Amino acid sequence: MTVQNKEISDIFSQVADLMEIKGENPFRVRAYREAARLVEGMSEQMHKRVQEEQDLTQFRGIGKDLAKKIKEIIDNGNLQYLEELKAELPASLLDLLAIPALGPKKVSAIYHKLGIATIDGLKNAAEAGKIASLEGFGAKTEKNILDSLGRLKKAAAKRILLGDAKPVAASLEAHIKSQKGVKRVTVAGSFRRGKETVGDLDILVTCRRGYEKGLMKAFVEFEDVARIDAHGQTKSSVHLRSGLQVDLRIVPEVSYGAALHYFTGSKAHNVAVRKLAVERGLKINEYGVYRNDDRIAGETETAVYKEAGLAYIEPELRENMGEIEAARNGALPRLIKASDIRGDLHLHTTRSDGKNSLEEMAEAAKNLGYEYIAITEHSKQVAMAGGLNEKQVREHMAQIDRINEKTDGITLLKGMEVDILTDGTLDLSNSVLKELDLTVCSVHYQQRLTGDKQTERIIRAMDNPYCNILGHPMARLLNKRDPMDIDLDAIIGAARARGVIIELNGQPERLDLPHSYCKTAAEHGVKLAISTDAHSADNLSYMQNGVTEARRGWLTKKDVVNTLPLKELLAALKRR
Ligand code: DGT
Ligand code: CA
Ligand code: CA
Ligand code: ZN
Repeated sequence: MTVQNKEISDIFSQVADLMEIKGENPFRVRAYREAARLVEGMSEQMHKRVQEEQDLTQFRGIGKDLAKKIKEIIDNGNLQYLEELKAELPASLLDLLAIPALGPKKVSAIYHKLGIATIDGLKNAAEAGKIASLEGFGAKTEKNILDSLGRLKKAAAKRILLGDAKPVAASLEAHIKSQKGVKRVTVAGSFRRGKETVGDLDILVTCRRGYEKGLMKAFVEFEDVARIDAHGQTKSSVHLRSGLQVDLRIVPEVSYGAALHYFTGSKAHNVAVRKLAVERGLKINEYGVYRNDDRIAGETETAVYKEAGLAYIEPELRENMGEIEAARNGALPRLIKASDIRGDLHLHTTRSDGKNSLEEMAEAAKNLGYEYIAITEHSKQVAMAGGLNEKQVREHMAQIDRINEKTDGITLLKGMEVDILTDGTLDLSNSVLKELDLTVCSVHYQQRLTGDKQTERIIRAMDNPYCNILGHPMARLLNKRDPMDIDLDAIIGAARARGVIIELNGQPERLDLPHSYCKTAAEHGVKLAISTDAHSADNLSYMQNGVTEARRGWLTKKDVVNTLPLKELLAALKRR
């Protein structure tokens, strides 16, 4: 059930492609291509035959050697030889192969003659006209490559922000839950892993026997459905009006945990877990964990992990980025939770470009149970957003004092979001900065400097002793704007040396610092502040997005300063 013929065939094709790029014997390359074609064209599902322990050489065209490889792929989910090839060549060559205008021969020429192995490298070379002059290419191929790259970028932008998918998922979930006979409903896939963008939604449901048909009917008749792609007994697929694709699967109660594990992914995580199970003589698929033909687990995810010798792994960690080893060694982090957060350190009011007043923001934060919030209006450089000059900052500080006096249950900290100017100085003079409780320092202009200049600019800003928090460090906007070209390792090192805190901005299109760098920062002892950058009281809810990204970055409560009580927070804001 698990490894389809198509996947086996894809693996053989990849082997052939990589061998060809490497310059292997053409006869061996051709043998793999033949195998790919053969398996793809077979009417029999190979995994079923393997499960029945049939001899695969009974099928036309399959010899001993090929039968062994097919079995290896079905048992392990991958082929050792492919992994070896991938280790020998830059993995990014596979991205180049995915470009319709390029076959393995052309990729090989680009790689060996120009030393190019990445999409970015290819794009630069094509734009500089270097591809056309390669033997066997020409201007037409170069144009095709550029066109393909443009289309790829658009296709990639089709992924939907998690923040946009959430309300859609919630209403769909409610609709399904309200149907007769339904027991459990979970949105699995990248959505459950909390990925910043999702390709589609994968919903799993259990229900009482006999209610399957009605449930499927109710699903495809959901009011937001724009198109029904499949309507089956146990699986249906639809496109919603928002463009989001949704798969719904009804699974047996006894398989619920195994299915949840399988369809939560990531694929790389699943493959690694399955491999561990194989080493223990077990088999994992979406129906359960099997020893020979006996299902020994499957109802809960915890049991599935246990059989593979692992502690339960939180969905946000399931990217095969070290979580398996950690689970095996009892070294999984105790991830931060939304309830650990005591305040928000980056928000705007009507005084700059926010929609709600100081009082309204304070009230909303109090309702969230916060102990403190930092008011961080824009500085004068951002004139468009009503940025404040020194005099206006002082007036605003006095205003915050007045509100603090008459408000109970929450403290408003006096902050500013200070622009980092092009030369790395800050937009407000130190004489006013030193009167504030904290600053968030951010780049809003000149985001396209070269890597060296941009990195230097930011480190220079951190040199200022009144720089407390580095705001949205990469300035990325998902699906809209690429991150700045900066050396984040250098910036993390500089932040550590200076005692600067780095922001994890929770706006759904920012999520900046991204999770993988959060992990690096924490490993280097740099503290993070999870903030919403709220421009309205409603936006305070972005904290949840920030916490999810933090969990994907393995952060614990102690890595994040706004989990501290006010007094300790103020101490943590003091620069060393
Ligand atoms: P997405 O939708 O692109 O944001 O990412 P995912 O992770 O939700 O991927 P999707 O929707 O294609 O599949 C959902 C999960 O199902 C995936 O995370 C792992 C599992 N899965 C899908 N295809 C395969 C496969 O070929 N092999 C294995 N082992 N797992 C798979
Ligand atoms: Ca998905
Ligand atoms: Ca899917
Ligand atoms: Zn801001």
